[in-house]
Amino acid sequence: MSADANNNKPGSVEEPKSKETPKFDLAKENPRCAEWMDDCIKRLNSLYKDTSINICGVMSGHEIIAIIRLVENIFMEESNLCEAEAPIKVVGDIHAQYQDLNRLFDLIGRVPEEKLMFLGDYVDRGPQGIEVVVLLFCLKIRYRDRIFLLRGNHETPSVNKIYGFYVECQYKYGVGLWWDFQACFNRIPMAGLISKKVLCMHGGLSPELVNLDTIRNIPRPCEPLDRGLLIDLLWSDPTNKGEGWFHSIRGISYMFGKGVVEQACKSLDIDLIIRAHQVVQDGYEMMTGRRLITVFSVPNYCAQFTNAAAVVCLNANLQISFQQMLPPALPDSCKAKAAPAIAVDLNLEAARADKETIKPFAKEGSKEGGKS
Ligand SMILES: [Mn+2]
Repeated sequence: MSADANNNKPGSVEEPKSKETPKFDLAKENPRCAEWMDDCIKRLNSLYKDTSINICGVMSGHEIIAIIRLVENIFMEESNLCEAEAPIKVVGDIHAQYQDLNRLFDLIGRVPEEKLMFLGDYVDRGPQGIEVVVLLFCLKIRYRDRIFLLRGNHETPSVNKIYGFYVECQYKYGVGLWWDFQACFNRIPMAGLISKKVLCMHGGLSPELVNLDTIRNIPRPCEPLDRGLLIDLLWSDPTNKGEGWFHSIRGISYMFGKGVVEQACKSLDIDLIIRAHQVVQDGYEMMTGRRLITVFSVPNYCAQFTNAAAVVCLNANLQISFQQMLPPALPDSCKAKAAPAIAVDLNLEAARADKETIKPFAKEGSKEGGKS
């Protein structure tokens, strides 16, 4: 409990509670399982910087199924609005770029020393989706209160059937494993809440999101179909172009403007939204009146873009900073084109202006009304 309740002026941002959640230690609860996970993590780490072998060389399909069964139980024990406390680092799309995920860990630190929240899109597009998702699952089983995994739109069967993961499962282990992954993906939490004040999801807001219990009450397992809250959380995009809701050029879900974000911050009692889902040139981008950050966490997305990767760091007071990983030079044979700053947003100037005035949210909360 925080002892300085008197210091909280009306309208100011509440200090994060220093209440320590009891640490879950798998090595104490189940030493054999901890030992097994340590061994899995070690084997998976051996695939970093060695692309001459893939996961098939270090892990059987049966072992992966056992890992899936364990991790889906942990997901079900968490809320569909998965809660974590700052300090924490928030990680965006990975898209099967296993080598880049490990390079990112070299930069930002590893679990359990760092606490991390991932915003989904682990699979598809890149070559090592199984490696990415199984490593993250093993870390979740081993250190469940140091790593939080949210669901992305690519963790749905209709999407990862088409964009690479199905074929990857098929040639590495057989299609049976693909089905096991889908059952597990249907149990991954749909959104996250950091220190009660920072709402995280893969895509964005939804017209159906009237309060945070709306997310908590989504029953699982769940499969997002074609419209509604589940689809919006995984698919919607912010825009600097307007205030309200707009049709999306993706042909699914919506785009939402600054007014929607401001209204959501008020009605949901949050300070900030962090989401992923779009390639941004610097790996992060502030939008919609500095109340929303897009984060993308692998460089050279699909070897088609020249984007940098980044993660959002929130300290114990919810002050924001970024860690950025620049793209390695592409081989000459790869034709690279620059990513638009926000793939679907034409108002680049507003986006840049936002980024140049990044300030800690925690201190600014009370006087936000006078700005913009
Ligand atoms: Mn996405």
